[in-house]
Amino acid sequence: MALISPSRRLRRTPFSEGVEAAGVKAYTVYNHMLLPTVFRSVQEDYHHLKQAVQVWDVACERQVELRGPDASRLMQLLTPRDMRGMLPGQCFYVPIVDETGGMLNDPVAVKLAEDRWWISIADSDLLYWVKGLAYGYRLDVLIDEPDVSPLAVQGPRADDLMAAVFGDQVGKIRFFRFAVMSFQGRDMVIARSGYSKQGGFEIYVEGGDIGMPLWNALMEAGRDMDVRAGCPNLIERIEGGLLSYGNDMTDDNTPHECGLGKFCNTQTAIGCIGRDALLRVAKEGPVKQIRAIDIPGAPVPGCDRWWPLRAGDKTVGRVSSAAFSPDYDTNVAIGMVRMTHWDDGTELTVEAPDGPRPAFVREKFWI
Ligand code: THG
Repeated sequence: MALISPSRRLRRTPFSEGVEAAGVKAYTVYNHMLLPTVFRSVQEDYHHLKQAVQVWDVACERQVELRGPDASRLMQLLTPRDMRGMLPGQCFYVPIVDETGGMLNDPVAVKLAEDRWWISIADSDLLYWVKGLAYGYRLDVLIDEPDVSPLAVQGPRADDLMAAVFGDQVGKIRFFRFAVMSFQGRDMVIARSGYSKQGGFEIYVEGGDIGMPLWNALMEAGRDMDVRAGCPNLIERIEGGLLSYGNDMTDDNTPHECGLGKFCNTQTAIGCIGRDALLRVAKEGPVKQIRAIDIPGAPVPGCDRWWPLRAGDKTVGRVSSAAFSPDYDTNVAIGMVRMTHWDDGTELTVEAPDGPRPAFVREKFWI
């Protein structure tokens, strides 16, 4: 592919300088912002992520901030997950749906206070939907995109690296909880979360000016831990079944089709937009659903369009993400498969760009 032209519409991040010094080889665009995708190679980055610790520029996980007396009411309008039990200090993975029950985003909601939230969004312009709802419902809430840029620290040695910079207290943070910790006199929200199954943290860096000082401190502190610049890894995230909005699902899919029914409490999420539509699909059950797909054999090419899944001459689904996994010695993939063909072990044919090949539906992802 040709190169992407830089411009002010394609936003750099507070960490771009460090990413470039570390030798980034490829970027994608996410929320109109640069997101690194490769440092050495996708496979080398993958092995290193599973063995050591990486620092990821995920500033493109932009925040939609809700602030004011109606912030909680707005949050519950946005998602079919029941938000009533959520306390400040917690993070929830929340499907966001439209009035038809279609997925608009799958962010992490961060509850900072009873009247203040960050919604850490996937790749769609959620800000406009949120602003439109607040305006239409005449809610008493301020909504904007603050200067907050997540920096992720992921991998088996993430606890060691974070303790070296923030102190041992950071190790006490539980999964999907956050604490506020200080770096060079600046408060930072630090959550145990991240877009990998290797464990780690996400630092919500407030103010772009402190981005490079923090990046450099992590790199220095991690010198004897084999720390490297990294990024969300295609192979690892498929093995872990972490979904990518826009690739694996769109606004044509309900959360139930995405396997996100466990994050929906449609009965009790009173007031949520799309509730009636979701109550119907929750009762009947989805007719197609996300599945792990195993494609044995030689490495497949990059998946930049949906690959049809066929049973005989019938199309019964699609593959939306695929990569060769060195650890499992097969191509791991994510697909959406019709109910008639979604049982564990079902053999299908995937129409990859280099020709048809056997594909097997799996009950579970690899990690
Ligand atoms: N962290 C933050 N913001 C994000 C992402 C993130 N915004 C964009 C994107 N990632 C949103 N999508 C996801 C997808 C999966 C998860 C988080 C965000 C995730 N899932 C875990 C899982 O499926 O195992 C845990 C879910 C749970 O148990 O609650 O972490 O990564 N800040």
